[in-house]
Amino acid sequence: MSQRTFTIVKPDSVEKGNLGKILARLEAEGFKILGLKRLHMSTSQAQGFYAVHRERPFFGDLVKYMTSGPVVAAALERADAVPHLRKVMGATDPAKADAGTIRKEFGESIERNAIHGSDSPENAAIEIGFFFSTSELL
Ligand code: 3AN
Repeated sequence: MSQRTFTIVKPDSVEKGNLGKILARLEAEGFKILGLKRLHMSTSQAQGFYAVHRERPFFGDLVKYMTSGPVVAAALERADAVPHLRKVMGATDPAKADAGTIRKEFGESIERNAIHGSDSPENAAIEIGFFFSTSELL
């Protein structure tokens, strides 16, 4: 069944010129891009987006990193979009990610790991709503 998920192409990827390659890979995986937005997140936006991690020791660094430069947010759709994106994205730590995954190819470290992907359909809906209004999803 068709499902939506959400990704952020993170600052390290945008800075290194990997945005096009990552979007091409997602399209090749059958994801339809319903919404696409380039933005520089504010500190309060990043804190809100990662609120589930606010008690984690890496929270401050994560917010600093996510606000360090422009990112590209995208709402995606395909069959089993959430698990499929997690698979294509790879493990949080690029060093542990499977060969051929986006994080293995483009990630630098457990923090600068190239791309975000929603971990459930419920969170995907919340995360899409964080960046897009309904009229921007086409
Ligand atoms: P994932 O992005 O694989 O779902 P989460 O949700 O546990 O992983 O972590 C969210 C983000 O927080 C990661 N993408 C990464 O940038 C950062 N992060 C996670 N674990 C660590 C860690 N141990 N040290 C530094 N940053 C981390």
